[in-house]
Amino acid sequence: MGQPAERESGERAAGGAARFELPPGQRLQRGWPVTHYGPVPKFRPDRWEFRVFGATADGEKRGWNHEEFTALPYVTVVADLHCVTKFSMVGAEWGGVPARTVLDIAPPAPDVTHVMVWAEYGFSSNLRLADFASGRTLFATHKDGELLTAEHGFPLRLIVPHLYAWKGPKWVRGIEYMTADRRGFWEERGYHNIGDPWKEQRYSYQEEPGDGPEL
Ligand SMILES: Nc1nc2c(c(=O)[nH]1)N[C@H]1C(S)=C(S)[C@@H](COP(=O)(O)O)O[C@H]1N2
Ligand SMILES: [Mo]
Repeated sequence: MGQPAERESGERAAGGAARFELPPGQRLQRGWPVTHYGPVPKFRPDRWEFRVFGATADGEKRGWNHEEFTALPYVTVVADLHCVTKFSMVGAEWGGVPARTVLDIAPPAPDVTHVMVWAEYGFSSNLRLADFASGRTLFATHKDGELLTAEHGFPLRLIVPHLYAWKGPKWVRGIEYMTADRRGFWEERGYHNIGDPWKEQRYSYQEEPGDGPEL
């Protein structure tokens, strides 16, 4: 059985006891490694914009500059980060703007089923609308009360606590509402279209019919 989307972090799931639970095949990492493909982009506040496009409810594109986006209501979510290469980082307190806030202020058309999250240099990851709309999915600006560092995604990264960490792009620049599924960067390159770590959905060859578009 899958875990519900609103599942708490491993620590909380253990019932508040001083232990935590990791998804199958994962091991605990001390510290916080940096993992990504390509260079770390430079943040240019004057050019930065968060865009919502694709199948919006009113057919219009929306955009917020950095000041506007970071003025949206700030919440915190305690969540673990599970890299498909098998390390996990547990118990981080992420701070930022809930994905649900973006859905509220720039709603998708009724026939939207998936969201493509776009980042600098064309990096992308696709999510089912329900995964994006989880109450714990967050556009994070902070970790443990401090601004993200450049290599960890400053000024904005997505955190999807219930999926593998590649589903959370660093250096996010916007989202595209989609009426059919399409693979993102890693999903086109051998990684699972859904990426639930509790089901150990690591690679695309594990996909079952209905898990994703043809490769
Ligand atoms: N833009 C971008 N975001 C990315 C990636 C990437 O290659 N590019 N890699 C992902 C992967 S595989 C992981 S494990 C996490 C790692 O985040 P960290 O470097 O902050 O630990 O970032 C994710 N976000
Ligand atoms: Mo990863």
